[in-house]
Amino acid sequence: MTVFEGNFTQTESLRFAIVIGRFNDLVVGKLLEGCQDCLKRHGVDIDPHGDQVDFYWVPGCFEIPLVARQAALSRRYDAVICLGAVIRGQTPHFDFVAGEVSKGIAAAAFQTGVPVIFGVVTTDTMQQALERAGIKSNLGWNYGMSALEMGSLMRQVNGVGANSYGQLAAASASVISGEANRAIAPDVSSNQMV
Ligand code: INI
Repeated sequence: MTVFEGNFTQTESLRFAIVIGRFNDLVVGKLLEGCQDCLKRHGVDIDPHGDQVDFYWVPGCFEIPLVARQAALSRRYDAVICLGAVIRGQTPHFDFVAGEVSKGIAAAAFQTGVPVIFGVVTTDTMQQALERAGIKSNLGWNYGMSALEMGSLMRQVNGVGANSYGQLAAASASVISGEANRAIAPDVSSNQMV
């Protein structure tokens, strides 16, 4: 039998998309810093002009799933990392936004076969959110670790060698099946984004 397990060392050919909801910018900016720090210290080139990480900014968490799904469908990434903060405050808006972003991120991963990391902090107060974004620990680091682990694991699950990114694209593309998905999938051959 075989053990399939992600690793944190063979990172030089991994590619990531980071989708960031600007809402609650104070918190989200810190999550992004933690995530970038994690990727960088594991050998990933986080320069936006480099080959390994692309950054997608959206207004808030509600918009994250759409862009995360399109990024995953582009076949350019080993994992998509979604960063955001939903803080309850005094409004029922929290429940709608938190519900949609969690469902949407899960759906994006299932529909595309690409790991989509749930890096959304959901808390009752800004204080709690800040504690998770650097005051006590920074969950952005954990989300970076999850992306490294899942990205490297899925290369093994899909039977793709460390330098065979094209094969990964083919393996991932085979996950997209059924009329519903075909109808909404963009033309990946042109490598166009959203
Ligand atoms: N967006 C967030 O990312 N976090 C929140 O806490 C939040 N709340 O509570 O309102 C929020 N709202 C904006 C939402 O994500 C959309 O950007 C907006 O509704 C436009 O579609």
